Amino acid sequence: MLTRRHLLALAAASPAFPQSGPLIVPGKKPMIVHNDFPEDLESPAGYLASWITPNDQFFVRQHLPRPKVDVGSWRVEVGGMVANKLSLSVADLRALPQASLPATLECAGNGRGAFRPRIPGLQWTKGAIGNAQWRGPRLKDILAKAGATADAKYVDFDGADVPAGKVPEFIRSIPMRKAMLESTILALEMNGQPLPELHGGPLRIIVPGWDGASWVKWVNSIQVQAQSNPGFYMARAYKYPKVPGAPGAAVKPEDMDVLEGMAVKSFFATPEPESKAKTGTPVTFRGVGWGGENRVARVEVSTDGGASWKPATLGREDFAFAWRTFSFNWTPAKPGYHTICCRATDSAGRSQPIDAAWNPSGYLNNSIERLGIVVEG
Ligand SMILES: Nc1nc2c(c(=O)[nH]1)N[C@H]1C(S)=C(S)[C@@H](COP(=O)(O)O)O[C@H]1N2
Ligand SMILES: [Mo]
Repeated sequence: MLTRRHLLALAAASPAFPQSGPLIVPGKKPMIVHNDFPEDLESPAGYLASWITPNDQFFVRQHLPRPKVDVGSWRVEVGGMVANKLSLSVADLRALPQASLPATLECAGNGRGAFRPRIPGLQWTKGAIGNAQWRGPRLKDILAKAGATADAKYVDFDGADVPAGKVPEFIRSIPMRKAMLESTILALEMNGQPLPELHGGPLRIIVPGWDGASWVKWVNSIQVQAQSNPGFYMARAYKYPKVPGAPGAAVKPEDMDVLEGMAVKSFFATPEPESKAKTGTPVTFRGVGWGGENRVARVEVSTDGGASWKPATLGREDFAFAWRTFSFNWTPAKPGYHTICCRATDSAGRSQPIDAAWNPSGYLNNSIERLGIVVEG
């Protein structure tokens, strides 16, 4: 049981909470709570300065109430266009060759809260993103065991979370070209721990570089199909305009594509916006850059509101599909209000826009970040 005193003590020990007050969810450090049931929890930016995001600081997003999970009796059914249907337990999955890779998970709507005009949906600020080490069998090994047929084009994933009434099931498809990659795995572990229930334990799909909605949690059904799933979450949600229109303008579903790879972006984890600094005293900015399916080539920082840019120092961990940490030291010369910006460029040459294109669901906000620092004399 958490007492009020306990909550206050935790709140006092934790960073600032821009939205609702701190609410302690078991297994988590204090998070920015957008919803407590089902849990939609954002990481305060200060948690995101390190290369690996610890499990107890990792953001959580779910559309439906979390299912009750029993690892001992868990089964994932593999069916559809296959030669042999399979029903695999966690022990069966552990007996397959295991792959391990770091990958960044980001909700497509991360940063939605900054779009104007406002867009309905969770008003995420920066922290619907995290980087973890994932481990489990490769999807392609499971598909090979099941013998997917030649004209199969998509793989559907369904989780054990079930909607009430007319709410649609959360089913997502990925095309065979992504399903067959070495890097597409079914995770049983996150950062060396059994996959936590909040993150889809015992089993979720890892779709490196693609938006979080593809990373279905509590996977209990894998269906090989000729077409992408016709349900709400593939036909309507997670779509981005082929040609972005004016801010606020509606876009017809046929003029949109399903989101796949994420945008290139970077942000500051520390210090907090509106922090104070002193002339002549160095300040270190720390943050991360990431390029979805591409590597991060460079991150630059501007201490003059974007007029001039200097390279930041990149962290040594450099992996496909994982973000890259950066740091930048600055010794302010003049007092006043300074606007600090960061900008990432990825291995495909993509860079960040001053303002990301507004779109009806508020996805892929990778606008260049502007952080205000108050320098005193
Ligand atoms: N079964 C299931 N899987 C799901 C979801 C869900 O609602 N149900 N939400 C998706 C979305 S939109 C995101 S951003 C990620 C979030 O993963 P996390 O909670 O581990 O951070 O899970 C995805 N997988
Ligand atoms: Mo998401």
